[in-house]
Amino acid sequence: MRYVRSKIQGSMLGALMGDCLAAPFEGDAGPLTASLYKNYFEGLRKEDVAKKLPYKRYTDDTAMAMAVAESLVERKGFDARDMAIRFTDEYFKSPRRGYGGSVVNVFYKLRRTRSENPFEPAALQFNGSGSYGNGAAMRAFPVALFFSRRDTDKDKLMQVAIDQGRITHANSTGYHGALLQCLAVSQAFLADPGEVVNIEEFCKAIGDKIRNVEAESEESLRESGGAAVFSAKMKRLEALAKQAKDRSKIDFDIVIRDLGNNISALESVPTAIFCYLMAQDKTLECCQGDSVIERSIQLAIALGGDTDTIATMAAAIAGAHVGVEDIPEVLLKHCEARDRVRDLADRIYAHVVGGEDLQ
Ligand code: F2R
Ligand code: MG
Ligand code: MG
Repeated sequence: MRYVRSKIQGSMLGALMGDCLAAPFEGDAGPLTASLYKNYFEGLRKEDVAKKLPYKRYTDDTAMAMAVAESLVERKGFDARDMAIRFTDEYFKSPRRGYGGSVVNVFYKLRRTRSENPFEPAALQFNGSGSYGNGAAMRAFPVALFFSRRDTDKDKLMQVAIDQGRITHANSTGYHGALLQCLAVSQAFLADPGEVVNIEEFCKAIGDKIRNVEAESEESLRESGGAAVFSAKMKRLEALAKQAKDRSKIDFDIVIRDLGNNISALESVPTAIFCYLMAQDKTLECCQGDSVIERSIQLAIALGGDTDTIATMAAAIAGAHVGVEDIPEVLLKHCEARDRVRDLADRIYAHVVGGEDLQ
């Protein structure tokens, strides 16, 4: 149980920081010039930490992640209807948080039907093909933290990662993106906070798991191919990460071309994993500071495109590895809702160490 509380807090608060700090750059075509984001971080760091700082708002990424975490701790496990109600309540309480263009239709239908069939509205999106957006993946990390207690949690983790995704994203790449993100957080959770993870071993571990899902899944899921495309993308990610490490330099244009930086799960979840893996290397000159979490956020911003979402996913993975001690307090002080997120992290921790039986 060593480091467990630190890792849960690191992942939850890191994800919040990624969302709040990278949101102002969302939609800028990448790659961004280094001076732009370096000056931004220097400015944030100059503030007096003892002062009450003006906060940066969290977006849909954090709103939905908090709903996932709250539902899991309140229901002591996955309850699709409860989670759907929380997504909907969160949206209607504060709709101007930069939600995806189509997912709001799901919230209207869920509200109208009182979420009686929580998966149905999402299944009807895009003429029945479902959303391939990264909204299911951006909020998925609390699932990996909640199901980190025992060996028997592993199967639940995989199923719940997918099922929480299907409440809004019925396309296979949408919910398999959520699964890949949870596998990455889970793998980082196992790593020693004082050690750098080996790129090859990390990619192999989660690549194997996503490949097995493909082999084991039902016929309908296999046909839709979501897991297979992610497993191919993991190979490309591994090659790019090793190349960048050997040359101590990242070619941003190639990363954007090969991994992507947009609103789809397929073109953002592997990119977030790449940002986390690269951020561990303190010799890379494209980002600054000693914090792995901060560096992963800087990298996500540097790539441009869907910055808040790639940053929140990268930082959730990084935080699960290095823990809360890695977070610079002055940066966290800029983030809205940090007390609510810290409290949620502690409730997940209480569940993980508490021995309450899951449903
Ligand atoms: N929405 C945004 N950013 C836009 C502007 C925000 C700006 N900063 C502001 O404040 O105004 N960001 C957020 O959306 C992403 C997550 O989206 P999610 O939850 O996946 O939504 P949705 O609507 O399901 O999918 C997004 C779009 O993808 C296209 N799409 C998805 N599936 C499709 C399909 N099967 N066929 C065709 N198109 C499909 C649609 O254009 C959807 O609207 C995160 O970045 C979050 O930060
Ligand atoms: Mg957002
Ligand atoms: Mg986004």
